[in-house]
Amino acid sequence: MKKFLICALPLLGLILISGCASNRHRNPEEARAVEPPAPYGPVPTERQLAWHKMEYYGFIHFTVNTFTDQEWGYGDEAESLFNPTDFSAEQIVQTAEAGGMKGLILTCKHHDGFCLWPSQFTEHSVKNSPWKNGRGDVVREMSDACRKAGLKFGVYLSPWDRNRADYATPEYMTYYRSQLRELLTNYGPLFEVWFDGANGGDGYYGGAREKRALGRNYYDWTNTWQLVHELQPDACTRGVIGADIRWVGNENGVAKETCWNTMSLTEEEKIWGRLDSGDRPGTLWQPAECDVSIRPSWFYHAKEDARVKMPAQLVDLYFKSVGRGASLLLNLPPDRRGRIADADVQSLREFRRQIDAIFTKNLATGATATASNVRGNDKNYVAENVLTGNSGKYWSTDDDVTTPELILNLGRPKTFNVVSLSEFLPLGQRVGAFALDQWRDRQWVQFAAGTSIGSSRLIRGDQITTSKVRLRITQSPVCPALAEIGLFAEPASKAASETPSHK
Ligand code: FUL
Repeated sequence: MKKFLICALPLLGLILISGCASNRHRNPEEARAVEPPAPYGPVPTERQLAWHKMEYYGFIHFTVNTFTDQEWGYGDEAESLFNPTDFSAEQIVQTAEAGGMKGLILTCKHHDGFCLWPSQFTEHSVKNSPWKNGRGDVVREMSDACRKAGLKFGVYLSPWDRNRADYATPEYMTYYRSQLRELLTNYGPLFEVWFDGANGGDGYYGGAREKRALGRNYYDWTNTWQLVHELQPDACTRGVIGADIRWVGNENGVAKETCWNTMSLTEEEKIWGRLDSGDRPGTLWQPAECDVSIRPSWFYHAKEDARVKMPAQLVDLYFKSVGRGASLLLNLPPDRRGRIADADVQSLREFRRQIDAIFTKNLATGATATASNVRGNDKNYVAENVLTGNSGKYWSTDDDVTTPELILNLGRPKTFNVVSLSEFLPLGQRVGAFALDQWRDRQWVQFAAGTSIGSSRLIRGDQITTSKVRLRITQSPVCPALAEIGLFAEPASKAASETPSHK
């Protein structure tokens, strides 16, 4: 799996370290360290930097809907409906692990209000179901299994609750936050807490069976997120305006080709419209997450058994999410046994195999790198830094050099069809546009161009055979800070020239 080259050091530490290193290589009379570039625009927090490394992880949609064949339960479902015949957190987690996922997010409560853990604040939960005689706890089993397998764990607690009589009153928000507190304190460290925007509308609501509307700012997200950050400082919130992670604006698993890690929406603005592309330079670091299901629906429906996405479709989604600076949140719905069905397991496994086949070998390894400019001619910012893997180093230029170029000399002709680029995120998203050239018939010929890079940019096209590759930064408001360039070869039959910017 492609590795991100991100240094999680706080900026101050970074300045001190790079300053010390550069002093070692300079004459005493010119011992002044070359300062790193000033950050540009909003920069990620430490928990966001850690989240960027996740890249691709899974969603588990499981509740009474699995047994009623619904997507949105009305809220009047009897607890007795929840009765998986052979629930296995291990099988679910092993499927995710074999598929290359680095974490799982579980629907602890969906819109129907049924809780997969024995919450002390409601009777509408697993404790009143026949499963394990009411002594089961899906959240416990899933979080334990994730930790055992080295996967991170996250929770989804639907704010919309069609079961509760007090929904849409202030009392419900007290209930909601009490439940959130249970999840944030009883199940170990979380990497993400997932909130969605679906709310209001009709429901059971304790027997009222009516339509309810919400008052402005009913959910008061600012205070809810504060609770998350107090109790789980390393967990990113996923939600609307101001959350650490933004929805990408669709449920197809696809970010826009130009997709900034930054946003500038305010409470007054509509959230729709720019989520898939973000804003430049933006006022907050709020990268996009692409959520999509391996099947047409989020919950398991036997009628969709033949409609599991093919490995090649999943590879395409990976390029259109992770490859555009977003993350891929891929849903795997357990069936009525409480296991991931075989078709999904096989597809996911093959997807992982195909991704590994692409990214295992970086053809840029062993190349030499030279740049038209190196910041202060200092060792800390040399072009070779883009070839140093996960070192946290980056290539940068003098402040007034914003459209430099960098050449990779591969030594001999090599064939590839995927180029990966990443920026050094602690200094913000800097590059506005770039172009890639190959050396052909004794001249440079452009083969791709693009805009946003940020945490990751994967350019996937036709196969190219060349001994030299040139990256040109064609637009940038400030000097670039580029962490990585990689070249990869996809097995020929799988290559697809779908990237619109590909020339
Ligand atoms: C939406 C929900 O309404 C869907 O049922 C699903 O959970 C999806 C991931 O988020 O907001």
